[in-house]
Amino acid sequence: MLSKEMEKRLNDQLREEFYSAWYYLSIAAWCDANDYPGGAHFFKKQYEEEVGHAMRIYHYLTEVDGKPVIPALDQPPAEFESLQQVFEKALEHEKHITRCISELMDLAIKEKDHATAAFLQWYVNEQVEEEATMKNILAQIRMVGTDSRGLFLVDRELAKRE
Ligand code: OFO
Repeated sequence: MLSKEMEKRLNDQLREEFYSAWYYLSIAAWCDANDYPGGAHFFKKQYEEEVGHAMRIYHYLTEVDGKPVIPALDQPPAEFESLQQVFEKALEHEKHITRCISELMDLAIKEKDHATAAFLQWYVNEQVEEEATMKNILAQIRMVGTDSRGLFLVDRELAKRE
């Protein structure tokens, strides 16, 4: 049985995941406008993934007799200085999401809510992957710096995301 507090906190996370989707779609728009078609593709895929993360919570809430609350979302940032800054921001954002998931897991453990803890374990693992992905791409971008040929090659790699 889901506590009221857990229902609220899962809905907070639902909002975080939808906001992540919005944030990454905004980054995709910036990439499209700044001639990084690979980056735009990468972040459109990430947008879809984040909607998936949100919908997992939506479905879980309905399974355990909670009620998903569809949130209003803040306007995400739309301007960035460079592709490097985009990935710095994305990594920073993923670290924030990791902290949110950790706090949710702490609550599930405190409430001895084993079902929610088991549900959240997927997110714990996913966040390891999310941070690693952003970190690895950021490392490549830092390596090429502002070299346009290097950035072209990184962008071409980003276009390959499935
Ligand atoms: Fe939902 O993992 Fe990214 O934000």
